[in-house]
Amino acid sequence: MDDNEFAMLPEELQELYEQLQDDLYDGLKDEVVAATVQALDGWKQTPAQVLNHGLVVGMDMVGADFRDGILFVPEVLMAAKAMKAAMEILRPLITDAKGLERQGTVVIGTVKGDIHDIGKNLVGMMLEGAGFKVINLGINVDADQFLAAIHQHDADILGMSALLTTTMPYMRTVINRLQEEGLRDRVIVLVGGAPLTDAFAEDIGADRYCQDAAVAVEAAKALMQIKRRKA
Ligand code: B1M
Repeated sequence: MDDNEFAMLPEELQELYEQLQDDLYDGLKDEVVAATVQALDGWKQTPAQVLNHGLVVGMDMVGADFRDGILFVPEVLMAAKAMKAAMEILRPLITDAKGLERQGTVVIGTVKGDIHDIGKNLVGMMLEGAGFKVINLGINVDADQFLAAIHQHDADILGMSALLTTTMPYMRTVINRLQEEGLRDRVIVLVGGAPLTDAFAEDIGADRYCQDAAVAVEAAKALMQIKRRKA
């Protein structure tokens, strides 16, 4: 979150966001949804502001206390459900790409062994909002499923997400399969997820590591322009 931007908000709105963060931490779905609606309708906040000042901050607090053994899986699951419910409110606002030229087709999924999907879904929504057709394969996706979807939809971009250090190496397996099937040159590969780095992306032969959804959209657009120029 941009601290300066937050400090400039009216005090009442800051309080609303702080309450939203606490309610997300406590997994209070109805309260999180109500605060999301209030921020959007009452305070005319954008989806990005609600995410950056409220939902993502709350989820970061959950992540830190999960790491430190203060919260456990059931509590994190409750928080994740509350976050997903709020994202459903944001979805139509983020994905509305009316009037935008179609940018290309993206196949996206969380890799085999990994069930984290909040960030990947957010990336999918933002890409849709930017004019991409998005085929979201869900969680625990293996190389066969990725390859089948790329063939079926003639995808321009493959997006892979991994949140665990134990599942991120599977991205290399999928990229190797792309290579074996002669598709690597025509499919752009974007990877993301909290434990990844630029160096890891380069090492496995991906085109770009995307640290967040906004970077994913920028990278997808920029690399599509290069792809079109080459075609
Ligand atoms: Co899990 N978990 N979890 N978890 N969980 C982490 C990832 C962890 C870092 C928590 C911690 O210890 N601090 C830790 C991983 C440690 C490690 O590997 N080094 C961890 C663990 C250990 C586990 C389990 C193993 C716990 C257990 O069972 N003992 C287990 C694993 C299950 C499995 O996958 N096989 C597990 C389970 C769960 C829940 C089911 C309870 C739940 C997931 C619910 C769901 O997703 N439906 C959960 C959650 C919620 C988290 C944390 C707290 C939050 C993740 C999240 O949603 N962040 C997480 C802690 C953390 O990340 N700090 C944690 C919010 C989201 C908006 O951000 O996902 O980073 P993020 O996505 C960003 C960017 O990364 C990027 O853009 C997104 C939007 O800006 N991005 C992409 C992501 N994917 C992209 C793809 C792209 C581009 C960009 O493609 C183009």
